[in-house]
Amino acid sequence: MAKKLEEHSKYGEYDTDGNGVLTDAEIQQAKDIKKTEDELRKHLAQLRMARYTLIGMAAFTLAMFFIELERVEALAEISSLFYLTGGGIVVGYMGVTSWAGKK
Ligand SMILES: [Ca+2]
Repeated sequence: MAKKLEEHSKYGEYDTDGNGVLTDAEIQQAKDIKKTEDELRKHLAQLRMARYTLIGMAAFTLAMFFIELERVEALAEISSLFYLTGGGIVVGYMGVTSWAGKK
């Protein structure tokens, strides 16, 4: 079903061949583009989260070399939790990414 566009319609950008008529194919194309953009945004947010987690873990590990041993021992329980959680986030991200790639 083709739709005729009004002049300066906000849907004008979806009229890829610029003939003033919005065909089903053009509407589908617009939907596909929006969907791809959404997925890309989600993917980027996840990538950023995994990356910051890795950076945080690296920074935490480095910081261990600069604080007193006594404090490192006091932090041992928290740090193992921290590594487990951080590792979980990164592994989860990788799992979801490879799973999404197979779809
Ligand atoms: Ca058109």
